Amino acid sequence: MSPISTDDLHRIFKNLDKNNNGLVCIHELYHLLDKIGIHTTLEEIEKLVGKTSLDYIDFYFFYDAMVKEKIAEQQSDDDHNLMDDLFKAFKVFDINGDGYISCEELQSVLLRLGLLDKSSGQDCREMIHVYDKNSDGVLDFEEFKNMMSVPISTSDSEI
Ligand SMILES: [Ca+2]
Ligand SMILES: [Ca+2]
Repeated sequence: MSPISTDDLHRIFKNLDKNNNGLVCIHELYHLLDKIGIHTTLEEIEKLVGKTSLDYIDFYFFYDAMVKEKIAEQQSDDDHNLMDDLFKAFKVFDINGDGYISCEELQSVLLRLGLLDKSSGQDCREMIHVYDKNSDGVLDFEEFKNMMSVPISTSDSEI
């Protein structure tokens, strides 16, 4: 959503203010927000505004705050989902739930997912070693995150 100019906002306000009394009621605001993809409720607007109609200044501050808040919300939602997914994946690997992924855990999950062929003789110790920054032989969440940001079989591909 691109930032909106004061001129635009003034035009929007004029459009909403059908009877030209310099006030816009929250019902009209509600429909406007809905149209531009900000889904909220009348109650929420009323709570935020503290009244049922807004003059231009109210409208300006409300619109500004509302749009900024929604954009921030959407961004943190995205971040949140990504971390959530990673954390879920981590839990899958961390079979005994001690907060670390051991070589045995990694191996058994990869085998189960069909990502590892037992006959290939691939050693999970090596895989862990690549991402095991503090060299304790297991992967913590931070190290796991690094591992997941790179596809598992990248050893011979160019970057
Ligand atoms: Ca574990
Ligand atoms: Ca480690």
